[in-house]
Amino acid sequence: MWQQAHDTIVAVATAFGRGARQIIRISGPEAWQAIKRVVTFQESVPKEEPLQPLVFATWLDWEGLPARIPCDVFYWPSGRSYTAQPVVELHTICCGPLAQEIIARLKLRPARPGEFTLRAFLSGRVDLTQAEAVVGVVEAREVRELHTALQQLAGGIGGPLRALREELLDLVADVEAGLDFAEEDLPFLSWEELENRVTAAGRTLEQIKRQFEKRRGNTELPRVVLVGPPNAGKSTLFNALLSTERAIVSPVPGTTRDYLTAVCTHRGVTFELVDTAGLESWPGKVTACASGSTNSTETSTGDGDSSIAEKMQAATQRAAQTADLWLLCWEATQYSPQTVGAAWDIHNSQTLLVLTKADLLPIGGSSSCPEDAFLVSARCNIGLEMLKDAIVNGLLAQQETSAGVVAVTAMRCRDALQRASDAIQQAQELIRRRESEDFIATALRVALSSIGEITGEVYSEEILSRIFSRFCIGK
Ligand SMILES: Nc1nc2c(ncn2[C@@H]2O[C@H](COP(=O)(O)OP(=O)(O)OP(=O)(O)O)[C@@H](O)[C@H]2O)c(=O)[nH]1
Ligand SMILES: [Mg+2]
Repeated sequence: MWQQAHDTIVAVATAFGRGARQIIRISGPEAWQAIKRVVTFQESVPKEEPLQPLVFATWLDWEGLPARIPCDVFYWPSGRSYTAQPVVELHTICCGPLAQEIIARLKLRPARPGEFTLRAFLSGRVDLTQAEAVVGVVEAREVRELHTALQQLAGGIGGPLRALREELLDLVADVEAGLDFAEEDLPFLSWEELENRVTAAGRTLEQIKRQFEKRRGNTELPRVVLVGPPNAGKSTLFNALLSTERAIVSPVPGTTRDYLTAVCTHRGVTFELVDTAGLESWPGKVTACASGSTNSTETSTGDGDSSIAEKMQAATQRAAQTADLWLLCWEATQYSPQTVGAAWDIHNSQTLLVLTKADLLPIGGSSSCPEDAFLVSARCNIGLEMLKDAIVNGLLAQQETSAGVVAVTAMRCRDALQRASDAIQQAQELIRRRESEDFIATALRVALSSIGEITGEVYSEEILSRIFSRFCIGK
């Protein structure tokens, strides 16, 4: 789909419904020829395609149209247009059937959602963060969101990142040239020079990260909530994911009574992790287990067990309702699809099934675990990195569908910036240890591709589909 940028597309660029005017937008090599199929010009028109932006007063005109309808035609040549192709806009009275008739007579391919901005991106007019900002502006629900989107549209971090990318490209070229001519013993780059340039690149990247965070404004952190039956190992996992001993852990079921929150950052994505009281089943159709008599992690209520159970259920429910992602924890040795499935809804994109205490599984016991479950042992530090990666990926996917587009861009950028920063640090470490230039070049290439994901030099069809499918038609 993304390669087809050379045909001519058309779409109504204004919202459907009643209004004073509507705009029909055309982009592509046939734009100028096509518009002549539906209008007559009220004044003389240059024979050749104009070389500068122009506005023409015209009438809609075709055989069988009972009256001439006045309209304005705006023309931008490829060098001056949004899509970097000839663009024509027809501004006329707002009328749905009229728009349909014009589009039918233009005989052009209807544009897909976001296709005009996609063309702007593919031609280098805007980077991916700016493309997303276009959606941010359209979707802004309040002034603050509009300001953030406009800042992003105005350039954001794209410019400085592109400059840094150029510098890293030069560096990789120099390091690799040194490799190619290694046998000839030509010192293309001294270790000191290499070290200085990579350190400078790292400093620039840290500056860009700071600038990015400053511009971001206060957005609420996404929430990841640990749920599951009592004693499943939620609090132990909570502590392990945070690398601290925040929550009380005990073999007695019902240890956690209220919910606990802590902020966690992985791959540059910050989220709130929430530990909850154990529940036998999904909040809503549940009874909480309050059979334990151990200390609460929060203040003790002093009520009877049934009242505590109700409060625990309510607390877990409150925490769960605001979750962007649930980690449903279940002891791996107790797992069976029937028991889990009967009590919990696990088949949704918001839930990751986490099978805990993997160290207690007999050898070969993991074969009965479902493929999409995460097998972890907080005690033996097994599977935690993979789970954290999945949390970040899950949050990114969730945010794509639920949050404002600027928040999504922020998460995507932060993730990519962190990966670039890690790669540069790794390159610095390799240089310090005077490791092979091969490894150094590889680390720098990782940084380059992470930066390229933000600026749009490196993109996959998947990223483009995700971004541009959020657009409305005509943008
Ligand atoms: N062997 C093993 N034991 C674990 C692991 N994780 C937790 N446990 C033990 O399981 C018991 C329960 O752990 P918790 O983390 O308190 O479980 P919980 O799900 O928070 O329990 P509640 O708060 O009662 O709902 C404790 O005795 C932990 O030491 C693990 O990875 N391996
Ligand atoms: Mg607990």
